Amino acid sequence: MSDLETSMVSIIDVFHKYSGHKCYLKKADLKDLINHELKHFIKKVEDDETVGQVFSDLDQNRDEKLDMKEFLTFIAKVLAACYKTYVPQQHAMAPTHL
Ligand SMILES: [Ca+2]
Repeated sequence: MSDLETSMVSIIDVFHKYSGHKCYLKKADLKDLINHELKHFIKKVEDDETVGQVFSDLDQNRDEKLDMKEFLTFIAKVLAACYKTYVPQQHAMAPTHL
């Protein structure tokens, strides 16, 4: 697979790693995912209020679950934020706040 295809499969794998068989993320799942999978991009999320705000912004249908489509919105936002500061020759990035 190409680098892009491999990256896409990784995103799907990470989603299922934290969603499990239920195929959606709860707030606690999102917090774990951020703190374990994005620790070089986003500063560790300690408080539930911050996660709750991010979750609420992403949960478009207000069912208290993030499905894959809603999760991809999160990935797109993080990627867009990282793109602004990422320089290919510099792999070290300072984590940002949510
Ligand atoms: Ca939802």
